[in-house]
Amino acid sequence: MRENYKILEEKIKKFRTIIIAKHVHPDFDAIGSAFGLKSIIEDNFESKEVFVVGSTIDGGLYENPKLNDQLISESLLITCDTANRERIDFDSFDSVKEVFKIDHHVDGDDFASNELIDKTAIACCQMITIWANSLDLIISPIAANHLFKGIITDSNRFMYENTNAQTFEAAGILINAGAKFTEIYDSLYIRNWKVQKWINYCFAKAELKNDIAYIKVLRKEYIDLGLSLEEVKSCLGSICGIQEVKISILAIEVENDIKLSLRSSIFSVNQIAKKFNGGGHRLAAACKIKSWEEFEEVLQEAQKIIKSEEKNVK
Ligand SMILES: [Mn+2]
Repeated sequence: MRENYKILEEKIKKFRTIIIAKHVHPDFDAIGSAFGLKSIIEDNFESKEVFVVGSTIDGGLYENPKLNDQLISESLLITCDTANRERIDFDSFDSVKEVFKIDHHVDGDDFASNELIDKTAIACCQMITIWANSLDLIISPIAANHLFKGIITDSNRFMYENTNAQTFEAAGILINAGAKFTEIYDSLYIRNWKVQKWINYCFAKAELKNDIAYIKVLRKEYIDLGLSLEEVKSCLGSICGIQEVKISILAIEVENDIKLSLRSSIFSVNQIAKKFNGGGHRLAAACKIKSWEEFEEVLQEAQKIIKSEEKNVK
């Protein structure tokens, strides 16, 4: 790991233009890694042009008017929080000079010439924090806020099982670097009235069958409410952390498919997502399906996972 820390530093030194890409439909860990790393590069290495590309959290696009074909062809591409080639949110992947991957997912492919992988890290932001700190790089308050946000969201406020001593170490480093955690918590967890009404509406129609809790959301139910997709998804929390629930599934009908988010505190929901061409982490995964009939198959898969893993947890 130490050796790869150095390689990442050397690659950053070597390239003038650095592009940072993340996964499609980015979460706060992807965004936080990208912007945290961008700040760290700009604050510690001279004359660098750093571009974060791809979608914003609300589905918009980061604009980089200065980024042209010439610059792309001379650039180092750093991918953050992205396990697979097809999940990289950057169209010119094949045109860059070199690729460096930073990731913490369990099953990924080799698409980079160099990489920093830590499957035990709860967040990509944790990896970047530990990397920067071990090289004595300056972490500005702006970088610290970005990185802290990724750590608390990917760890669900230090509640998921992969939270480890290094997670708290990284949090400590970021607090010392000026992360304003109360403001970050407020920005993430203070809901507005409309969202809370939505969550309650969804919980009221949630079903619990065979230890699996699920909410089926039709597009017409939310499209006129003026909620962002993240806000629509926030109802998932209402069926998690409940004694009788072993697996929680939120199914949201979007334009052409149904997006599923799967959660559990014990069972490997990524195995279910994989069966439907999705993926993610063991206890938090996602996939897309085409119909509500297919959703019944998802429920059956979830039951199978509970059956097969239950022996081990007892
Ligand atoms: Mn992540």
